[in-house]
This record gives sequence, C-alpha cells and structure tokens, in this order.
Amino acid sequence: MSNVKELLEKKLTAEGFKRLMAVDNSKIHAFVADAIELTNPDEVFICTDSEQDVKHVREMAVKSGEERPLETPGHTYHFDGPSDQGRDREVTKYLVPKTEKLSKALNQIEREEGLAEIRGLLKDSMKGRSLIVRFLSLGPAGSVFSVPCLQITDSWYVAHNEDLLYRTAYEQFCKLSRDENVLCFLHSCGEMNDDMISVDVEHKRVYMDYTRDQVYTVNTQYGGNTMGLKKLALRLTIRRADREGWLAEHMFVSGVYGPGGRKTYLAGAFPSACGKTSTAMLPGETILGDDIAYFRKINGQFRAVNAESGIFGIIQNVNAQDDPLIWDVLHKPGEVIVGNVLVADKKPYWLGMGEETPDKGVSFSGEWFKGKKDAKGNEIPLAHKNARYTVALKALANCDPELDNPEGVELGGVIYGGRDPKASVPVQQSFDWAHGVVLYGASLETETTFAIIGKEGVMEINLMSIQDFLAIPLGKYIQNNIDFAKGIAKTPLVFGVNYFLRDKEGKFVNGVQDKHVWVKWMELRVHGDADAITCPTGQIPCYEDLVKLFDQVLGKKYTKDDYVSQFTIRVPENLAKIDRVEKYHKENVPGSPQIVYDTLATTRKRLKEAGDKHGDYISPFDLAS
Ligand code: GTP
Ligand code: SPV
Ligand code: MN
Repeated sequence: MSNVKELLEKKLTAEGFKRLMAVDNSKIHAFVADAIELTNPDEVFICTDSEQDVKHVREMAVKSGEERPLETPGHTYHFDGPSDQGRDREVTKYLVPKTEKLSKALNQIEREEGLAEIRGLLKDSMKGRSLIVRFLSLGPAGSVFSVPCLQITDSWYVAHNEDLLYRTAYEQFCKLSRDENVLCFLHSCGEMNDDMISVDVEHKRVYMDYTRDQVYTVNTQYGGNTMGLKKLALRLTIRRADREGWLAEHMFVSGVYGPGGRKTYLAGAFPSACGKTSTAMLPGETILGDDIAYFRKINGQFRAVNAESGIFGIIQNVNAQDDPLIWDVLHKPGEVIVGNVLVADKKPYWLGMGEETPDKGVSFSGEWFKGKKDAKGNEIPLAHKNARYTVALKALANCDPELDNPEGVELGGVIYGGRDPKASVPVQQSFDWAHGVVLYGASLETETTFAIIGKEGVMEINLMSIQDFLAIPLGKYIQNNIDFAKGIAKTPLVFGVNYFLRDKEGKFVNGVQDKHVWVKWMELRVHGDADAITCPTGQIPCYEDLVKLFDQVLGKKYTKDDYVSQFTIRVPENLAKIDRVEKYHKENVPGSPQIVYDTLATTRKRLKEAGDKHGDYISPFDLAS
C-alpha cells in the first residue's frame, strides 16, 4: 500500500481523520487504510463513544433497511438469508502459514491461499456503502482483563448489535500505547438484494489470521459470523490467553444466592444452544454473562469477568412462565433487536413462545404462511430455531452489579454440560479439579444443534464446549485448564450437568426449571452445606436434599421415582461413552495429557466394578447404602 496517512487523509472527512489520528497506533491506521483501499466504500464513518455517534449507528441501521421498527418503542427486527441462519463451520477457517501445523480437528486453509481468496472476495465489496469503524473492548475497560478490538464493517446492523453487546472504548483507544496489540476485524455483507440480504451465499467465508490477530468475513450477516467480538475474537483470545497464562472460555457467569443471602458465582460451559443463557437467567439469581468469560488468577484467587456486556440469545422457547426476566425486556420499551423471527402487524413471534401465533407474516423466508414449503418440500417453520435477540445486560432487572468490576468476581464453581440423551446424570460433582476438567470437560459428548449450520442431532465430542473456537493444540488447551488451578487457594468445584437426559421412551427425564435446583445444590456444595453420594463418575446429590430443594426452589414434590429415573447410573451407556471419548483423544488430540487417559481408565474400572456388584443400571439408593 502507498502511504497510509496520505490515503487516510484523502478518503476520510477532516473530522474522521482527526478522530482516527487521535488513536496513535500504526497497526490500526494500516488496517483501516488497507480496508478502505480493498473494499472501496463511498464513505467512512469513524465512530466514537459519543451519544451522537451511537445514535447515528442506531438510526442508520433502520435507514439502510437492515433493521425495521417493531411496535414496541426502541425495538427493531432484522433478517439474515435462508442459508445464513447460524455459525457456518464449513466456511470458517484458520489461515495457517506453511511452516505451522494446527490440530487436524480444526478447519484450516494455507494462509497465503486463503488470504488471496478472501481478499479477492472483499475487493470493492463496499462500493456504494459506508465503511464503519468501531473501537470496542472485550472485558471491562481499563482492566487487566481488557482486550481492545477494532471492528470494521459495512453493516449498520452489525455495528448496532455490537453497541448493545460490547463496551465502547474509543477513549481507551486514544490512550493505548503505540505497540498495543489490538484484535482487528473486517466484515462486509458483500452483494445484497433489495431486502438487504447477502446474496452470494456460495462465497460466504470467515477466515482468521491468527499470525496478525486479524479476521476477515464476507458474504454473510448472521451475528456469529460477522460480529468480530463474538466467536471470532474468542478464537484469537484463546491463543493470547495461552501465551499469557489466563483462560478465555465459552462460559456464562452467574451469581447464585445461598443461605443467609450469600452469593456464589458459578461459570458454565455448554455447547451452542445447550443451556448457558437459560442457566444464567434463572429468576432470583444474577446474570454477569451468558457466553464468553475470561479467567485470571489475581492474588491467589480464581477470578472471572464477562468478555461481553450484552446478550445475543436464543429466542426459541422464551416464554412468560420459564423466562420472566427476558420476557419482560422483550415486551417493554427499550433497545432490543430481534433476528429471524416472524413479524406480523409489527409484532414479533417465535417458536415456543407459549402464545398463539399468526398464520402469516414476514420471516427469513420472505412472505410466510402456514404450510409454506422450501425447495425440497419441507415445511418452513414460522421462525428459525436459532432466531435470536440482542439486548444489553443492563436492561435486565437481575444484571449483576459486578459486571464492570475491573477485577472480576471470585468463582465458586465451574460447570460443564451438553446434550447427552443417554449417559450422564443430570448433575454431579467431580472428585477434584483435574478429574472434573477431564471427565466432564474434555470428555464432553453432545448432540449437534441448530445454532450451527448442518445436521442437527448428531453426537460429537466437543471438548469443554469450546472446540469450535480452539485455535491452539487441543491437548495444550486441556493441560492449560488443568494447570490453571495451581496456586489458587480456593479452587472452584467442578460440576457436570446434563439437562437433556432421556428415558427409554425418549422423553426428557427433567423439566426445564430443574436446573435451578441443580445450581442451588452446587451453591450448597461450594460451602460444604450439602452431602453427596459417591458414584463411579463423581458425586451425586442425596435424595433428601433434592426433596428439600425442589420444594424450596420450585414448590414441587420430588418423588423417589423421579430420583431413580434421573440419577440411575447407566453403566453400559457410560462405558460406551468412555470408549468413544478415548478413541477420539487418541485419533484427534495429539498431546492429550496422560491424565486424560488415566482418568478414563480409572472411570472405566469404577464403572465395571460397580456394574459387577449392582448390575447395569444402578439405583442411586443402592449406592447410598
Ligand atoms: P448459545 O447462545 O448458542 O451459546 O447457546 P446457550 O448455551 O446460551 O443456549 P440457551 O441457554 O439459549 O438454550 C438453548 C436451547 O435449549 C433453547 O432452545 C432452550 O429452550 C433449550 N433448553 C434450555 N434448557 C433446557 C432444559 O433444561 N431442557 C430442555 N429440554 N431444553 C432446554
Ligand atoms: C453460539 O453459537 O455459541 C452463540 C451464538 O453464542 S453465535 O453468535 O452464533 O456464536
Ligand atoms: Mn455461544
């Protein structure tokens, strides 16, 4: 590129140039100049933290036609294209230099080749549109946790979402040191039709250049593919955390109240669409984060922050009874964006909302009517299962007051959970930190969900629920997690949960509200206030404690039959799972720590011994005696 400053001065307004130059960082200047030269926009908007700039983004999202107003003041809706309804694993790749190797389980392309391809697709992609530059922070600003991020996009919708989801940080950028390493994201919707939908679906690409901390994404609008600070940044921060000795995780963080009004923070990793937001939003508890958490050791404590400050949450099944907090936000004036729902008479409708829904309206499929079929003859549902809402956490009545604490909060427990219809009990506690990280985290097996484009309901191993986002050798990542507990005075307890266990008839053995009981039990365990029964895979709750908790938390009677159906140890299913996990590690996780194999072997032995003694299906009452 020719002279960076010259180019910027030519392409920016005087005000825009002044704003960008106030950020004294040559990497940023070069990235912006390159983006302008490559994508050739009609105008450039350098967005500061000012109310006026933020308002401009909000207004342009509607003016451009990417969002439309709903009846409730402040609420808007947006559609992504029919084949752009979730994260797209197939087209999401790491750019790997010829001289380097990444685990083969990670999707990748040779760096030069990939760069040439995606830059070719980005060429002149912003002609006729605006290039928006946003300065944002992951983690509370001005904290040891902060990660400064620069987003460039030609989508006012993406820029608007990021305003609700992240902390604005232009002021911090102006104070950054010259060589500060900033994560940089460049997104373009590519060619769009009159409805402002990306049309070149064949050339949707998300390529991550971890050698430069830069990500390119094109021909897509879905939030998970386009908002740099979401999963794209997670991939880069996992690498940074690896270098710097902290952890970046796909986890919610929530404050759970215990006896005497004490509050205990729990964090939990679940694969996409497996329960993070639903757990973080339990009524009566607090929500600090619902998707991405950073952990650091501070003065011997295990401390966590939310990388984000808003929620990009699944709207399916959100109903007044189970989700009163978010239901309220979705129905009162305030800033809310909903995506890929059905809209009729300026009102949004979604699957499982517990209310009557209209027979026609507008959806991601265009004009929709009940019985409408796609090209393959399949009926199109009224809204997509992965339809989502965007709100700032502060809009929620139970937003945790420590959200912006630069030191984060101390964690009492860490949870791993997935969609396991057959093997794992609904809740259990590990014997120690490493045991839990290995047996509940590194052994996590789960059904694929609608949050990712592709086949739903296929069982797969998803290490710590973060496998989609891992950009370091998988074995190293597991080891980092195991080692993280070293030097911590009070190590968090580790729990495994499974909200999706089914009985022989295929029915779920738990109700959606039962998770509230599990987290209350965990809270008690953190403080040594509840007993547990040892089983081959960990420690499970005692019947009497659950009777009390179901009554206290949900006002429900908990029978012995409930307990037996939920907590029976299914020996053959667990043994089969251990075999699959072991095979997976042998084949796909070079350098998986020895403790993984040892823990699996010990668990297999425990399961076999228990099976020999009690049979294939062991009632928890048999273990208690
Ligand atoms: P991402 O935002 O994709 O990372 O997902 P998440 O982990 O935050 O998932 P979320 O909590 O939004 O829930 C995912 C889906 O699981 C929703 O459709 C819920 O209705 C459903 N779900 C949540 N909890 C339960 C449960 O206890 N039982 C059953 N059967 N479904 C549940
Ligand atoms: C996930 O898929 O895990 C999400 C939504 O949280 S996305 O923004 O698509 O990553
Ligand atoms: Mn997620």
